[in-house]
Amino acid sequence: MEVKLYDFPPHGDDRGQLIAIEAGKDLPFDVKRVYYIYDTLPGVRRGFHAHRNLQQILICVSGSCKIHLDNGFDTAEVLLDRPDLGLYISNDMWREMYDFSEGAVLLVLASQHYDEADYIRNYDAFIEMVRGKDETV
Ligand code: T46
Repeated sequence: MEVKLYDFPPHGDDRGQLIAIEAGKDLPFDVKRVYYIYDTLPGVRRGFHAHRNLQQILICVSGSCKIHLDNGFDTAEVLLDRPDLGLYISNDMWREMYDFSEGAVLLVLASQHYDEADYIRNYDAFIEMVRGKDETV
């Protein structure tokens, strides 16, 4: 599976680092929502869903975590361990987040407001939906 990663250039100087991300310039969508996941307990795995329309960029701004991606045909595991690295997740992509390091903060830039109806939480329904869209399967 092709994984889309973004390298955001740090504006570093002798005081430290700063990363700026501008809507309409650095991202493939306009950001309507920002949330972050922190204080994740050891061994916890989260996510277990896909989205009908939502696109997101995940950045582990502190510490590290791993992301399991599944498009219904292929899977990928992505390590997010730098605050200048963004992972794009399209809609119709099953995701799970795991292996959070102590103190990890996962920042998410989202293309839509929160909407529970946008979630696909049943894996079999997800597979049926994505495979049904591909007429070659
Ligand atoms: C995703 C992955 C990467 C809200 O009230 N507003 C929000 O914007 C969000 C994202 C969540 N919530 C509430 C809903 C639940 O009661 O916060 C609680 C935890 O959310 P959830 O169980 O959906 O969290 P994760 O970590 O399983 O998934 C989240 C996002 O929901 C999801 O869109 O792609 O992070």
